[in-house]
Amino acid sequence: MKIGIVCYPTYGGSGVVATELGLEMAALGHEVHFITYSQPVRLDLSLPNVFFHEVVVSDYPLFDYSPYELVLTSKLVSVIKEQALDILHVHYAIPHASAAYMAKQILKSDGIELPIVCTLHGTDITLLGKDSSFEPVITFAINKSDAVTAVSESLKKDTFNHFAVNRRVDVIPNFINLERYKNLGRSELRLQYAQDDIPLVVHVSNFRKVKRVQDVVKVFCGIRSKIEARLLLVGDGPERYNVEQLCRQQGCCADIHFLGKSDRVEEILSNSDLFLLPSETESFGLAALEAMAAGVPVISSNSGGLPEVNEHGYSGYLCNVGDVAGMTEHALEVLSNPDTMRKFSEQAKAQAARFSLHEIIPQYEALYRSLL
Ligand code: GMT
Repeated sequence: MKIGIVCYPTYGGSGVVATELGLEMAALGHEVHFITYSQPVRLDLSLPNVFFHEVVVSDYPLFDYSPYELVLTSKLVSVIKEQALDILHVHYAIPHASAAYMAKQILKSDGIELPIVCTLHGTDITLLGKDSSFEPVITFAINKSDAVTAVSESLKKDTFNHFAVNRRVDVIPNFINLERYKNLGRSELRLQYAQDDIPLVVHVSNFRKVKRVQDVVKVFCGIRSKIEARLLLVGDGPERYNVEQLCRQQGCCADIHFLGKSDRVEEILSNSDLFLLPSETESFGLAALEAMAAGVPVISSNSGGLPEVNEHGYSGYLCNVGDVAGMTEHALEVLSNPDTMRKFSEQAKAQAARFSLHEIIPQYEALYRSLL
């Protein structure tokens, strides 16, 4: 098959999933064309069957706002024609699914039929979906796609709750390439932050409000008031300054390290003992799955799709959003006893294996084939 993939090329989970999916399809022998405004962070263009088409938006003095969606639509039409693509898979409803719909109509007038798959990732539904100015476009784009997938049962439910969706939505969960974690273990990175057996707690996110990174700091300070520990905060985003302020207020600064955006997330996780993800909501929580794949148990909130990923009392623990005391208590339970920590680490790995790409990629491949 010749597959087009449209995604946000940034560090966000939807871009990561889209990129990994494309790379796996390419490894299976399909020709994969990524169409987006810059090269996705995990996209290795030296691999066979992988192509990248950049969407370049010029700055016209006439426009206060650049018309990205229109430029994307034109690019889609030209790439689909030139490369004779069989299928287009867009990740994120706004503006990718609506641009894809417009491209499909343009191609139809040239006698070209192209099926469109739209994968919903969460923030397009749970956050943007609450903004009434987007609602008619999101509803339309979902209803007009040839197939729609959601990354969790919870997101599927939210989609039907927020929008007048009159079509089938399939759940295909996010996945993980366990090979990438196979030979990783403790490295010198751990000694840099936590000598001896001091437990290392970690959080990875884009530091948006929805991630509740302040709760991460509060839980960590609670842990720190009972045992020696260090916290690694990986990522960057709008809440970073407020989080730094909170660290100072709580007097925990010396034990908290801000690592910013990193290309070494797998190595950092493989050196950590506990992952915190207290989000207001997560459609899935790819960051938690990556932690589990590295054998790191997860203390998370129980909102959105997180209970489908993190199993309470097995791969970690789940608490209500904002239950800092509960999260601290569970964190201490895991960190205070080496046997418990080892048991949870093994169970976290076993839980991650349920989302191995070998289980999930065939579901996307079968979906594509059903549309051709
Ligand atoms: O979480 C974010 O802020 C990024 C966002 C995205 O669109 O990349 O992540 C969403 O999609 C990920 C991949 O499917 C999911 O793992 C995240 O849970 C989801 N984020 C939210 O629902 C807040």
